[in-house]
Amino acid sequence: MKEPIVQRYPGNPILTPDDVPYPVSTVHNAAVVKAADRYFMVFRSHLRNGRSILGLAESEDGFRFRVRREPFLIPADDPPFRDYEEYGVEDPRLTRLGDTYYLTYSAYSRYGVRIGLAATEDFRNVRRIALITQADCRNVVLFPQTFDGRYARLDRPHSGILPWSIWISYSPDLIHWGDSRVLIRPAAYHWDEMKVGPGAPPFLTEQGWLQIYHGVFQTMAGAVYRLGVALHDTTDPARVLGVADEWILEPQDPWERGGYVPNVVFSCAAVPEPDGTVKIYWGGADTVLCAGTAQIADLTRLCLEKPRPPL
Ligand code: M1P
Repeated sequence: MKEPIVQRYPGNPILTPDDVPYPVSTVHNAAVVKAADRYFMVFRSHLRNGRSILGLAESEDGFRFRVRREPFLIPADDPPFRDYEEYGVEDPRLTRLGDTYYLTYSAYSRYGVRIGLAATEDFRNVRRIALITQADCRNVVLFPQTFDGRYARLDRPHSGILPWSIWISYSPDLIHWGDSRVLIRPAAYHWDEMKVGPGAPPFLTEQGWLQIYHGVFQTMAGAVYRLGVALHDTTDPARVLGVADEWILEPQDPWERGGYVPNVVFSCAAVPEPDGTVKIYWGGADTVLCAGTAQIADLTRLCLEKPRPPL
């Protein structure tokens, strides 16, 4: 049988609710960055009231993580964040810019879902900066550099007209965003035909920025979340060089097929390594956290040699 493009870590799931020292019912969608000598992870957990908070874990090898005793980010007490995080904080992503790690997360409230921006230098202290979208927008991933002096991000606004798609926006200061345009739409009768969303923050390869995204297909038995890849031009990330026609990962293991939300693999993190591989992290069935590795060259090849039609 052909080798899968993403090799699952044999010790999956790498984190379960039992690994968390405070009461949670899930540990899933996680941001991960590699600092000097360790990997830092910020992960989402559902509390037993159904609302989410973010926890922190550390690892020396990127697979075996220890969870810190206290949560990392819980809904804010002070305005303006308090009003927009009332229902919880979800789906973190981390991007390093200079010496600062920027955290984007979904902020849920009676007013819809917005994206919060926070920052940390040491993964001990975290400060909120701003709410950087209006409602309703999710899945904001920051590029780890500026383009002609502007920050760039991929995001996923919700529209009643356009199937939920991946957009790009720019900012002079990480707070005020605009010049938005749509880049990748779900393809009809395709594995991502219901909706797509940016997954892991893009990382630079020899061929361009590689982005791992999620796509959803609606079946008679419910939605199936899979992962795909897209490649963006190195100097102009709004130029999509290719979106792979095939998915790279689908729910297969029992903890991906069954759980809080069945048939889900959902990624918020990819860590490129010096040996040409990338560690990919994903939530399994919105319940546990899994990891795997892929050859970066295989992923870029898939985008360039087996693309689906643009947009
Ligand atoms: O349950 C699967 C995922 O559903 C939502 O993702 P999206 O709106 O981007 O498709 C989120 O609730 C996500 O956290 C969850 O994993």
